[in-house]
Amino acid sequence: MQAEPEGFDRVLSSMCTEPHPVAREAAERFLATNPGDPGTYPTVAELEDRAITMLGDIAGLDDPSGYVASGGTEANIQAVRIARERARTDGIESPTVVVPESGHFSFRKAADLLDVELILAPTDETHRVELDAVRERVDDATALVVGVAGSTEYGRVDPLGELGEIAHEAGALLHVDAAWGGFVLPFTDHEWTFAQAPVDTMTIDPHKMGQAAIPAGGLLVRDEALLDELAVDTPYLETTSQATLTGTRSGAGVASAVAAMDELWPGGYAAQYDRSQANADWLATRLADLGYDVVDPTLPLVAADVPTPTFEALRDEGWRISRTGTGELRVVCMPHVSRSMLESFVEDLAAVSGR
Ligand code: 0PR
Repeated sequence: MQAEPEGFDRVLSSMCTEPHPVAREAAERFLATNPGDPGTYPTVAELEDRAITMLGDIAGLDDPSGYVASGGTEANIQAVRIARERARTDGIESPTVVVPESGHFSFRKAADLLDVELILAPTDETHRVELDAVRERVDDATALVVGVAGSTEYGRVDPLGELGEIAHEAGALLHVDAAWGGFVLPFTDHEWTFAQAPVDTMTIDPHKMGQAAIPAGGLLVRDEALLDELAVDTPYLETTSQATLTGTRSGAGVASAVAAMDELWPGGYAAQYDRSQANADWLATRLADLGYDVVDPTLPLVAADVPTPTFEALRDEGWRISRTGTGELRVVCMPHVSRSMLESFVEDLAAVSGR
């Protein structure tokens, strides 16, 4: 019997979504290509250049360098690796990385793999990193300061301009994790781009809000020399070096990212942001009407303090939902999350909670 994947009709907490039809089609066409070997697969390698140019447009960077990674985890690991290599060149033997406590757990993996010390900085009541706490944690050993632009749990954007100043004063780099937020932030007032803040490296993932097929993450660097920190020699390929973490990579991810961005940037993404944000605002109001404490959705991500028995009853109804570290229900208003889905979710919530 052939297995079928789950449908998206009850998926409310994922940061993945149904790929756009043009992205699905492009993924299929390029399934057997490997952008890690541009000598053999030049077409997909050219598509990757186009992907980086377009990601640069979205992130406000002219003439960007970078590559299409397997996802946000790889891009974050590589950003930490770049900073560690830089720090080592500067003679720092035990480099540290200062990350907001709202940072994704991929930074823990990066620290483990790369043998750097991760120093967490607390967030304030708005769920953004506390600048004074960052200042206290930065010193001569700091290789990297991380800011989150669209946090996994609350969709918050850290004060990136200030973080950049703190980082650069200490001789460290600023990395911005816009893995999820990168494709919605251009339509908001938040300052997060390379043009608006002193960003050195950025994670921005087409396979989340960008509506590309998995795997399509994005690593961007302001200065090409930063990418060179990752390069290793590749003796038996036509190209002489490789900066990526994985060797063979998915041409499907690259081609689908380009197809989605060609189709949707900027008008389609703008319309999607409007729909997603309106859905998030609607859901936040309904949850507050039912008497729950709701974290204001400044981006299309809603968190609310729904008690465990209610949460579990909703899971039993088939809703694919998850919770923040402190136990709040979180709903990510991805493109597949429609108003009618949310209406039926709120009906079930009212029924199981008796509110
Ligand atoms: N950075 C941020 C801000 C993220 O939110 C994520 C993923 C990553 C990096 C890592 O990206 P990749 O997974 O592409 O490597 N965030 C969530 C995750 O941990 C998405 C999520 C959360 C999905 C809760 C499901 C869920 O129930 O996968």
